[in-house]
Amino acid sequence: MAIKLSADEISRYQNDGVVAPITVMQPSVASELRRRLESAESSFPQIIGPEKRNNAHYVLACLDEIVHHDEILDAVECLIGPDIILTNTVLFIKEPNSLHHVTYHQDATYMGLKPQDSLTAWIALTESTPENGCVRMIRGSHLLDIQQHVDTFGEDNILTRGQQIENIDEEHALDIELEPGQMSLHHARTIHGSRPNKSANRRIGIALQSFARPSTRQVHGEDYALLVRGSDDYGNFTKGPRPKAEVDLENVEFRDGVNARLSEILYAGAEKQRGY
Ligand SMILES: O=C(O)CCC(=O)C(=O)O
Repeated sequence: MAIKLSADEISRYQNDGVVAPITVMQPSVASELRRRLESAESSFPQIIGPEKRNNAHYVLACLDEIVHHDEILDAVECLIGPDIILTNTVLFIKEPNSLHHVTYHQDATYMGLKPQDSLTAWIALTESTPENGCVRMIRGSHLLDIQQHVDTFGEDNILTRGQQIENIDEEHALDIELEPGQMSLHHARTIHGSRPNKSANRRIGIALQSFARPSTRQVHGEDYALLVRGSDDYGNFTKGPRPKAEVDLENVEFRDGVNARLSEILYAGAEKQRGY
């Protein structure tokens, strides 16, 4: 393994619950991945779009390359060890001048993963800035228990339930500014959110959510994952296929099944359900 994170970066993750920016690919590589993603978006809107944003890595080779990217996994390995599974991916795309935003929340609240020490890698395929609605993190909040979340189902809120932790003191919020090809890593309990995109360009991020040790359990029943590095001596998750083509239509049914299962987990106990 190439040691990707410095001792300082590891201690920032441990103390703050987030570390960024980490450069994992050249901007030109990120830009080519963006081109392939946008080509799939325009050719296959029935497979990828605002309501089809989860787990597209089972179908699109460009996203499969990201989830198996050595530099990303080297960094994750520094934090959780050599055996790594990935449970889901989410495309967080904010269109230019749109109201879409993310209220403050802790990922671990509804994910059903125990223990709650998994992490998210958020990969920027465009720049991510305060103007275009970069993610904002509350430093040190991963050391708190899960806070009370209120389901708002807000129209422009791109979280499933529009869940939010109220009365956040934003004084310690950190803007996670990234260039294309950089990423942030955040702990499953770190409180974070993001504001609308006020720029004239798209903001594209892909959240690899969550990277976990194979010993992690899904407490809401069966769930799916990819073994992305090392070995799995536990078998707690059903393993998914990798795409065998740029857009592998044969995997669409499997991906739909994974997303249906994910919805059951994320909406457990909710009053209603949206299309994603
Ligand atoms: O992309 C965003 O604005 C929010 C991302 C997020 O909530 C996450 O990665 O968990």
